[in-house]
Amino acid sequence: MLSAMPFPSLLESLKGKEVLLLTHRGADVDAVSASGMLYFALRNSNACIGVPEHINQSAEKLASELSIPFELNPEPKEFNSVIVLDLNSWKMLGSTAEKLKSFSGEIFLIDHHSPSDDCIASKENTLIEEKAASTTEILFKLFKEQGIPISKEMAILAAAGIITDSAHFSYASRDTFIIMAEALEIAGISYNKIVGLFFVERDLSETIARLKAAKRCRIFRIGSFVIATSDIGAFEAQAASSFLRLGADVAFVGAAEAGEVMVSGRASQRVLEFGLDLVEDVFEPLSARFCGEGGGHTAAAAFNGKADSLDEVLQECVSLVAEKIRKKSNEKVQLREYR
Ligand SMILES: [Mn+2]
Repeated sequence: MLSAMPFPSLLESLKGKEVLLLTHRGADVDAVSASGMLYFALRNSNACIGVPEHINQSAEKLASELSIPFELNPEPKEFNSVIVLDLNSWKMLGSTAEKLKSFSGEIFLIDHHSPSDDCIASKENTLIEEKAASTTEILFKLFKEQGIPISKEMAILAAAGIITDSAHFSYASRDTFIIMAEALEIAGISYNKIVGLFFVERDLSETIARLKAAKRCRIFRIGSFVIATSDIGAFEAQAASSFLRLGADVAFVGAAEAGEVMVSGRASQRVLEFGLDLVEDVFEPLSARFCGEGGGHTAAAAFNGKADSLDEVLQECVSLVAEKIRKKSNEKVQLREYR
C-alpha cells in the first residue's frame, strides 16, 4: 500500500523546523538506520532522534559507529513536527505514546509493518509499504525518487536496515536486492564490513533463554506442517526464530506476567507460500479474544494481551493456524501433538 503522499515535499517543508525522528521502543537496527538516514538528509535542520524506553544492542553499536546521536524517552512537545519510523501502532511507542497523543504539531509516519487500525498519523501523512523488507528500503527509494542525494553513511544505513529486517535476505523481494546493490555501490564498503558495524556477540542470557525454550517446547503437526510452541521469560522472538531454524514451519513463544501475556510468532517461507499470514490469521483474531493487540509482518509478528494462562493463548495460536491450513487444504487434515 503506497499512499498518495505529501512526501515529495516532506524534507522541503521541514527545513528550519525542529523535527523529532521517533522510533519504536526497543529500537532495532532498521528503526535507528531509518532515523539516521533522515537525520543525515535533514542535517541542516534541527532534527533529533528519539527512542522510547530502550535501544537494542546492535542498534546502539551502529549508532555509535556512525556517530548518530539519539535521545531516550524524548518529549514530542519540544518539537514542531514528528516523523514516526518503523512502527504504526501506538503500543509500539510504549511510554512515549501518551506524550505523542497530546502533541499538537504535524505527525508523519513511514513504515513497513502491516497497517493497524489505530492510526498515528493522518492518511495523507502516512506511507506504509508492507512489501518493503525494511523501513530503510522505503526511504532509499523515496530519496532516489525525490533526487535527495544519498551519502555514503545513508547508503550504509539503508543496507544495514535491509540486512537485519530481511533476516539476511530470507524475506527479500527483487526490489530489495536491487536497492541493496545500489546501496553497496554508494557505501563503498563490503557487505561484511557493514554487518560488522552492528554485530554484537550473543548474550549468554539469550543463549540460555533459547535453550530453555527448546526444553519446554511442545510440537504439533497439521498436514505436512510442524508448529512449535514454548514459554520463556525473555527473548521470545529469538527463541521462536530458533525453532524455525530447527525445522518448524510455525513457532509461537510466549511470556506471561501478572495477567499480561506476550507472544512472538515466526513462520517459514513454506507456510507463507501456502497462504498463512501471522498477522491476519493468528494475531488479529487473537486480539478480540484476549483483549490485546497484535501486529508485525506476515512472517514475524507479536501479540500483547490479557489472559489467566499463557497455555490457553498458545493453544489458540495453534488452533488458528490449524484452522487456516484446513481451510486451504483439500483433504481432511488433523491436528496432532507429539509427546
Ligand atoms: Mn523494520
